[in-house]
Order: sequence, then structure tokens, then C-alpha cells
Amino acid sequence: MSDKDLDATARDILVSNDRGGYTIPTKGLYPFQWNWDSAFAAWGFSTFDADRAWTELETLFSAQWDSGMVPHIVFHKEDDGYFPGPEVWGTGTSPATSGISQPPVAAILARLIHDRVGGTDRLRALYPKLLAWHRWWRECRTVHGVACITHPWESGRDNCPDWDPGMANVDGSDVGAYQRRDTGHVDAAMRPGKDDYDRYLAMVQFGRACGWDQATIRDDGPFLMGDPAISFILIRANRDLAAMAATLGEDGSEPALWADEMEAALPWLWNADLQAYAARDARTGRFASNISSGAALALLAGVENAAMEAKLAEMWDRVTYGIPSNDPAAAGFEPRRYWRGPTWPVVNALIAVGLADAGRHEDEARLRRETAALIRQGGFFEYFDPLDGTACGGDRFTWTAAIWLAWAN
Ligand code: 9WN
Repeated sequence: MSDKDLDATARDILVSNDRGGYTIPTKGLYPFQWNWDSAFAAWGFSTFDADRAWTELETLFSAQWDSGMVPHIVFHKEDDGYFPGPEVWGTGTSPATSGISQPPVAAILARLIHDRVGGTDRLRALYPKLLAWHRWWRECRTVHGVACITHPWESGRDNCPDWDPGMANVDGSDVGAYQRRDTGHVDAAMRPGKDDYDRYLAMVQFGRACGWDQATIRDDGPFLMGDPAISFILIRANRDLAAMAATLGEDGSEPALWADEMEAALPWLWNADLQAYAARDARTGRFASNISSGAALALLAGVENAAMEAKLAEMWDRVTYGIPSNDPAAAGFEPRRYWRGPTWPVVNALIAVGLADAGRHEDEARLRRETAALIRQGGFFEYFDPLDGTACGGDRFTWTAAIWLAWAN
């Protein structure tokens, strides 16, 4: 297929995954609106339909909680193809949502969309909502000065070995019977295992039992881990908010301060053994024992570190395609199991934004070339084997189509 045909297919994927103001990640496997997927969808739409791009973000923020949290899933319409659905989360919100959040990439992408297509009035309306969400991250998810997650799903990198230390302390033995849906849509060998799901559910049940009280979840919940990826994303997103404030004539000193404070706290995530930033259990202090693509997102935040750069370069050279979600040299590397090894086009796109800003054009071009090759060979799949390029997970995936249009082509 020529690149022109791929462009047309990518647009068709976005349009056909549109459910009216929001886009589902892919038909069947993920039938609702997901938080960071939508921000990428908006970026993709901005290449051919500016109005629809802003609408995507507006629909996402229409589900924002009074606390400022933007939930990780918005269940606009019923669909029994996904588990756990709204009745399991039991948040009681309207529209029904999950009770946790997801990586706050919306401000980063809103700024890129504004740069591309304008829409200052739409950005102006969104700005206070973005600010409220970032304040929520600061008040409800910042411990030891860095961004923490209360559930692996909150990281967007579900079964990454980053979360193994925290998962080891979660008791999933008492969650009762349940029926997964994901393994009916895609190969079970590419998905998180049953032990993972038992624990994921135990965390949901804890949240539900405390009425989704976010302070209780943070302070007494079964899982709390410092996430380098979200910390880097938030640093960048707060600086983007400050830049937007300047454009809009608002006072951006608050998000600028939040970014500086989080950057100053990053040493807490520095794993001297790995010579890299790494996930760390906020309760026990235990570090994850692997380098992941979470560390590479330092580039998005403009956080430079020569020792880690050398490690990341070695990790990249161990694969053929893109930045792997887990280091192939690590014991738990699985090239096709979701976030335990595969490369994810969306993560590559975020890293590339940072590389371009840092003037590292050769590296940016390499990452783009490798990501584009995966899509040209395999199509618009969810993620890929970084060693041989095998396409994995869901097909006709919104965020892969979106980053093709906005970045990779
Ligand atoms: C849980 C939708 C989402 C992505 C996540 C990805 C996966 C869900 C799942 O799919 O997570 O949120 O059921 O596996 O890990 O990053 O947003 O594409």
C-alpha cells in the first residue's frame, strides 16, 4: 500500500471509530472512550478536521469529575464487550466512568493541535479544565514529589514489569468469579495474565468499597507506585499549560511552578543500579528492576541525563523497531506480551516530540522511520514485536492511525 493509501486508511479508521463526538480505540476490544487514546485521536483528527479534533477533547472533559479528575474510561453507551464495565466500577457518575485516571497527555496534544490548526477559543475554554486536572494530579497522586499511580491501568502501561514490585503486595485471591472479555477478542498470550487480572480487580473493589475517595485510595489502597512516565508527561504538560497561558493572556505561574517542583523531586525515581529513572513503590521504596520506555519519556520532558542516555541507546540498539516497553536484556522481557516488551507507536510519537524539541533530528528521524516501517508492513495495529515487527493486539487501532497522520508518515 502506498503512503497515500495509508493516509486514506488512517483517516477512515478515525472516522469509522467515531461514535459521535468521541472515538473508541478499536471496535470490539475497546468499545468506550479512553482518556489518553482520545487525546491522540484528537491529534490525528487535527490533520484533516480541526473542529472534530477539538470536539474529541471537549467530549473527554465533559466527563471530568468535580474533583478535577478526568477518568480513564468514559462509558457513554452500554456495551458488554469489555470487562470491567460500569457496573463493576460503580462510580455512580453521569456519564458512567471508571474511578481512576490515565496519563495526562491532553495538554501536550492540545498545544500541538493549536499550533497546527489554531482554535484559540476552543483552547481558552479547555484551559481551566486542563489546569483543574493537573491540580488533581498534584493533590491526589503526588507522593515523594513525583506522580504516583494507584492502579497499573492508571499508567496506561498495564502489565509493564515497572509495576511488579507493587503488584507483589496486592492480594487478588478473594475477588470472586468473573468473565474476561479481552481474551475473546485477541490472543490470550499477548494479554496480561489471570494473576494480573485478579489483582487489577482487587484494586477496583477497594476503590469501590471506599466510594472512590481518592485520598483513601492514595493513602490506604493496595497499590501506590511512583511512575517515571507520568511524572515526565506531567512536567511537560504543565510547561505546555504555562505556554498556553501566555498565549491566552492567563497567569501560568502555577503550572510552571508545579513542573519545576516535580522536576526537582525526580532524584527519588533515580535507580543508581540501573543508571536510569525507574518505577518505585511509594510505600516500600522498592525499585522496579528494569529499564522501560517510561524512562525514555524523560526526553519528552526535556530532562537530560548522560548516564541514562547511554543505557537507553543500548536498549534501543537491542531491537529493530522503536523503543521497547521493556528492556530485551531484562529477565522478564516478552516481545509480544502487551507492555512487557512490545513497542507502542504512541509512546514512540511522544518520545519523538521530545527528540525534535531537543534538536536531536537524527534520532527523531530514526524513530519515525522504524515506527513507519511497522505500520507499512503490518498495518494500523495496537502495538508491535520490536524484534521482528509482528503486528499485535487490536487491528484498525485509533491511536496508531492518529500518530501515522500527525507524525509518522
Ligand atoms: C485498560 C485502550 C487502553 C489503553 C491502555 C492499554 C489498554 C486497558 C485494557 O487499552 O488498557 O485501560 O483493558 O487493557 O494498556 O494504554 O489506553 O486502548
